[in-house]
Amino acid sequence: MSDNVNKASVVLGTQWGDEGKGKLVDILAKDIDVCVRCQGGNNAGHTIVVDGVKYAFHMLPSGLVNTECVSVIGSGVVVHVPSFFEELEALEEQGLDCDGRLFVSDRCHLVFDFHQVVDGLKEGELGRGSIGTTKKGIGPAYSSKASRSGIRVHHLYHPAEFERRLRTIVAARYRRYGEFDYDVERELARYQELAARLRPYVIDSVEYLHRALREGKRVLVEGANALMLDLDFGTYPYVTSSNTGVGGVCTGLGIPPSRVGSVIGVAKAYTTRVGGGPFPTELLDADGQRLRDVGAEYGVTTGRPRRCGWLDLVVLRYSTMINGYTSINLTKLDVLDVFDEIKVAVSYTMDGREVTSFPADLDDLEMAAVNYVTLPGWKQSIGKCRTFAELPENCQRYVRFIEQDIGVPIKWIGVGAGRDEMITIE
Ligand code: 2SA
Ligand code: GDP
Ligand code: MG
Repeated sequence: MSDNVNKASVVLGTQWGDEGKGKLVDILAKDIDVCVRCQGGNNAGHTIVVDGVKYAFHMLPSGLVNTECVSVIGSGVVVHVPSFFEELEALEEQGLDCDGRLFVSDRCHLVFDFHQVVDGLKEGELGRGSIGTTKKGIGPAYSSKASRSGIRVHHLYHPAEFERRLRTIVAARYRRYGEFDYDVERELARYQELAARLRPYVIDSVEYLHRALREGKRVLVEGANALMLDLDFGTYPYVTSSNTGVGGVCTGLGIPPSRVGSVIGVAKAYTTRVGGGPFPTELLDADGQRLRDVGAEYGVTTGRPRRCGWLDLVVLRYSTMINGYTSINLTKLDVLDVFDEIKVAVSYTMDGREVTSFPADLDDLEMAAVNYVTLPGWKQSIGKCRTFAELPENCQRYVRFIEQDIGVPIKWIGVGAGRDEMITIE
């Protein structure tokens, strides 16, 4: 491999998602040629605010706001084709011309409406222990993929094989869940049309990305969800069904680790999580509500209120270990403006022992006591600050405390939702 070949840069969520990845991707996209998604589907919700106009991305890469940027949906993404067009139409209605600069890998697995029905049925079976999925069919689609009964984009162009596979998989789901309401004949007819509509977008993304890197194009990978929702390293089973960490970049795009360059971790200055599952620093009191109100913590895809709590450095260290962040974007620091004191979790105590890594077993985690340090707040608005030096002293101290603990430089600090509300530290 020639040394002239470029490496892809990567943006990943460090916590339980909604750290503000979309905003950073949009900012970086001005110096990027190709923006690519590698995992997840339209469960993601990435918000971008430009000159007061809000764009909500779910499955399409956030690079699209920058009209010079080409966007690719990589092979590790699961694609619900009707939602693909809905999202595209919504963006075009907002004035974004995506013509000729959006592509989908022919190896992507498809999400069908029956996957979404099954998502709801599985959640119903779990009852109180439900995962709290987005019900977009993501888990069931990745299950079909892993059990080798899935249907991929290229199958759309082999109608007999497509029909055979769809009938087989739906029959299998009927056997498992009983005959739910799903019209296979209508679906087959609908997908004939959708296949034709999708055709101009379909590419061999492996070849496309490798050629782009060889030609010196700048490629940015946009992670969706976040490390603590990773199928292997997250709070299993309260996770999503893809590898949201750096491993998912290689498996979801078909590029080797040697082609991965900088890995930027996006970390919210506090913590949020949406859906079920453990959350050691969760605040169920007025402070939690305050974080939710000031931070506008509601799901971009489902509108669900997000659970809120203090920053957890045990989580951030664990996440840093797995993903090897080369720099950090600390986001939503402005949300902490209103607090007299700010707590940060530094370790957990389990069975009388202090542990500094994240436990695998959720019952063990449930027993853990969280150890905090308390730092003084700054009690003034930082929204207008554009350099690190302009931040109040206590605010600088908070940033340095995090940076020293995780040992990774903080290169960007978010002080508001707008594209311009970011401090860049050279
Ligand atoms: P799924 O639907 O199978 O991926 O759900 C499994 C778990 O993953 C969580 N998950 C998310 N967590 C945070 N943000 C997500 N995207 C949307 C947003 C969520 C929304 O940006 O706001 O609108 O509610 C996202 N997607 C999946 C999910 O909550 C489950 O815990
Ligand atoms: P993502 O899934 O990681 O892209 O994040 P989301 O878009 O789901 O959630 C982040 C929310 O915070 C969005 O509404 C953003 O517009 C907003 N946001 C991003 N960065 C900042 C910031 O630095 N300050 C404030 N106040 N809001 C931010
Ligand atoms: Mg989100």
